Amino acid sequence: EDGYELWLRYRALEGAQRTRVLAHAKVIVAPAGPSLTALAAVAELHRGLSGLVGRPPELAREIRKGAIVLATPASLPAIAKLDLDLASLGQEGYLLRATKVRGHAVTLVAANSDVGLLYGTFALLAAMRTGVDLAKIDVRSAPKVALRMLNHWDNLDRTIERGYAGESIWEWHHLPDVKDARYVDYARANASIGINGTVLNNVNSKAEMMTAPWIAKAAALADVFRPYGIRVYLSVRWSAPMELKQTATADPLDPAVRKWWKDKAAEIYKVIPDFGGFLVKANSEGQPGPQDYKRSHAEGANLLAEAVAPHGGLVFWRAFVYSQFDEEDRAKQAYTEFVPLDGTFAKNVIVQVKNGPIDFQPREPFHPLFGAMPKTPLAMEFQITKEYLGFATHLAYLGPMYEEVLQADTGRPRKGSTVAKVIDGSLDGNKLTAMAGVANIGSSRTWSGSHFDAANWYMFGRLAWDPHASSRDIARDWAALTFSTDRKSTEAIVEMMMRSREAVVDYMNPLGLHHLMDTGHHYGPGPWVSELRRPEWNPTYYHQADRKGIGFDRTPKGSNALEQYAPDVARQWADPKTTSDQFLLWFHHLPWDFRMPSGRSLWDELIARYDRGVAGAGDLRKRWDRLKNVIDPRRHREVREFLLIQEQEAKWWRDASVAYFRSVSGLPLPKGHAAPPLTLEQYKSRRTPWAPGRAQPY
Ligand code: BDP
Repeated sequence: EDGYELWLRYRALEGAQRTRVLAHAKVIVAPAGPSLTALAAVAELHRGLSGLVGRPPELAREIRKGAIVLATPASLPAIAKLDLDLASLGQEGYLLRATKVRGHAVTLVAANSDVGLLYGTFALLAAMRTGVDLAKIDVRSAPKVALRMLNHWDNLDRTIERGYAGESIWEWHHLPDVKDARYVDYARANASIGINGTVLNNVNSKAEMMTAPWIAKAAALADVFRPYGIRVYLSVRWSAPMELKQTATADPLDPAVRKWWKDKAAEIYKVIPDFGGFLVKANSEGQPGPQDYKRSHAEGANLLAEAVAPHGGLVFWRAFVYSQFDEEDRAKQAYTEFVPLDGTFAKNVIVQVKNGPIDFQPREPFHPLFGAMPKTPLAMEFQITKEYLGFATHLAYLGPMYEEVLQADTGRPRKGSTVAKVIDGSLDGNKLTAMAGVANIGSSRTWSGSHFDAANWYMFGRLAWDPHASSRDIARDWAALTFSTDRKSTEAIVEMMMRSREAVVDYMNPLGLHHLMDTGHHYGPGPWVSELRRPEWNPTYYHQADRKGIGFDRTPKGSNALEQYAPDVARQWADPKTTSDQFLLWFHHLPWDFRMPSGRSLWDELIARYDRGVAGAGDLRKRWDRLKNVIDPRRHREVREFLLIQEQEAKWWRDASVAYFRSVSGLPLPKGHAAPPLTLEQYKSRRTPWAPGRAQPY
């Protein structure tokens, strides 16, 4: 067990479940003249059942008792008579049902398309593994979000920006001639959780990506992914035509530039007929963009939209912008920039918004753009790779964090308008719905750099399929499919997962603090950093701690970022007494002696939270130790090694932060809380000599 098989481990079933599965899976009846997608479904059943019951199923044409029947209304008109309400499943949904077809009791996997059959097949195999009784199975599922996307931040030299799982899995050097077998496993894993789009390259993109040799490489990957229902997209560099010396400008209104992009789109669609479209980071963190020519983001997006529209392509335009010339609170800038543009984007443009207004912090309130652009499709962008939560080393299951954001009530246009309802389009009747996750995948044997980080990939796919799902339920499925279907063990693992993110928040960024990490790599603590060129790159900009107090005042007395939220939401966060302690110092600058609901002073509470975080990290390790006899030795050891690092580094975070804030506040530590063992200067001088993920100047 080295983690490579992720949640698709088809180990031998035992006892009653083996007998039950055998009775229902002797034979597969698949559509005649199957597509590559239907063949992928059959191949998965073959692989899965060979492992689960020790022998591959027989393939048959005729329906028989005990068969698994894969059918669409087109391949088997008989299912139309079964009153299955297939129409409500849409193009990608599926149904699993124990029923009779032509008088034979079978397990029916039905869908309107072959990709629905593939999704259904993965669900059926998972059901077999988690002990579902196939004699009674009755499941229907359809995605609530149309575009479920991974965003790879993979560079053309195979480094990965913010990647902690080794090099890129794209072997660019050998593509398009060699199609590594791993690409198929990548596609299987993604299809099993419903991912249907992948952006291959970093948003900090290179012009070369738009040249013929690179397009050919992307096309080779698209060929591998197509049978699995996954479309390929590319990140583009705004100034590509100019940098490639084919136009004199990159001005979106220049006719030569428009023609260049149209021709480029046509060239791409010639080799990737189902190409998804472009993802763009423009005028953000030094990237070029339309504003270099005094054009708006909408003018920029619409130019690319016009180029891909004839081919059915899309443009994902990122709203992650903050300007070095702007004095406005960084948390406000995307809203200021984009809200006036609502309704001016072309029909095939989706504005992609990060979950929170700063940058993938361990905790942020939801981004105020959600709910504020009703005439524009908005995609959610989550970060699956843990740039700000301890990379792949620290255990932090992100499910509760995503759920917290998705379940947040935007209050627009009315109460109950959650972020999930913006994302799934139900609020505005929007059909162009999307959720993107910045991938945590690399060439490490575990794919995600650690066993538990695969859970974040899995969870992302499941929440993109259904943004209303419960992160605990998803954790349970993942733990059962990855480690153990023994109920008690599964529950113990789920409990660890559900506690993990909150522990990280406590030891890194408690009480709504944010962006306190060290420069460039963002791994360890750096709350003292204040000398970087741009104010908003410095942790001191975010915590504003001084002798008197701490926190960023975003009320009307401060930056008034609150004004960007719906009145009901803003009202609740305007008063520190009604602000959840989760966001307290995000919205308020408070005196150290501010009384917390616990009765403690803010200062004492802060220290207590840091200590709770350290205890939480230790608790994860202890819980894992108790599972020694139920987890296979290699994976148990590997997880434990990282948990030991996490325990140490939680202490490092706590001690360094406490030493720094104590030097600022001048206050003594509350009773029972140990002084940091080193001096502040010693923490400051501790350098992270090398950290993966490419260091940035911020
Ligand atoms: C930040 C990362 C940076 C990314 C940027 C982005 O530090 O590497 O390029 O986000 O999303 O979180 O564009």
